Amino acid sequence: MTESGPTQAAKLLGQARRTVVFTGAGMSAESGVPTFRDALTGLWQRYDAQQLATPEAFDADPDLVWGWYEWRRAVVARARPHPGHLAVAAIEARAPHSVLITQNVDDLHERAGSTAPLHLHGSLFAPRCSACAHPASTGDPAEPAEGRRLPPPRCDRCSAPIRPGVVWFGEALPQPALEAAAEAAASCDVLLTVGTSGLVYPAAEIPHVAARCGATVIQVNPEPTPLDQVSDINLRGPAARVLPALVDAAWGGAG
Ligand code: BV8
Ligand code: ZN
Repeated sequence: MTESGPTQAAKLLGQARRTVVFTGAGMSAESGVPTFRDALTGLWQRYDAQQLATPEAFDADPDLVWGWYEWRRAVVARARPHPGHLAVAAIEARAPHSVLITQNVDDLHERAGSTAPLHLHGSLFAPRCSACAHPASTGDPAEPAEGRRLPPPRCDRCSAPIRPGVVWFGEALPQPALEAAAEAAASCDVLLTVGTSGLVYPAAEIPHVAARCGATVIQVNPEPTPLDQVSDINLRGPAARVLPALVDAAWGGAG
């Protein structure tokens, strides 16, 4: 009798020698952080995220874009990691040689106990000067729910505008993180991809690298995605429910 997807996935995860967990916006959806698929609200409802998340948009209207990132930082600051984030940290603690790779710019993995997630697309918590890249510090965000235009602070070294420490469309990913991620994907025997539509490159290449190198790819997503074709097991459900169950089954309730 063939084993069910969840049972097989738990067995493979429990036996894996090298595990990669790869996450996208869906990982944080149940913490109230909008995904990139979700339509923008308030001041930004007539824009799409891919338009705003560009150097061109920041040059054209820095107050609009800075306001958007400070609003997102406020949403994340109010959010809490959910049992799925805790399960990912448990996988890191139990699975030998495990690596966490995320496309997310929030800090929910870290707040759930993950030690060193590879942030391929940067972070909302690493602002820097848009001219000299000098790191900047910003206080606690206090943004109105509907958002507002907000002039970016100035660099205290060259007084150019401060920008968010994220990777915008058309910008290169941080090379060290990208190389470490590609290496981990090429040498893992199980890759768990959670809450990503697998449409943004080069990050979306990671599960394909793992599959090409013989790893078992397990996808957690309530919806079908282009990653279905490289996934050996598809667990159709929300991260906050599926991941704790997987960890419990893999390591016998000690998740
Ligand atoms: C670059 C930071 C060149 C900013 C982000 C090859 C082919 C085609 C296009 C390209 C290509 N190579 C490059 C491109 C262009 C572009 C690209 O990929 N465009 C796409 C859209 C076609 N890539 C780039 O521009 C990259 N840079 O190529 O530079 C270069 C090279 C050298 C030197 C100079 C330049 C940079 C891309 C990074 C952009 N920055 N984020 C910010 O956040 O504001 S991308 C951003 O969007 C996120 O980080 C994430 O990566 C992406 C959103 O995707 P997902 O995370 O997958 O989320 P999404 O909302 O799409 O889907 C959510 C999923 O979760 C769904 O499937 C849903 O079903 C599921 N879900 C929902 N709820 C749950 C759930 N799952 C589980 N549980 C739930 N509860
Ligand atoms: Zn500067």
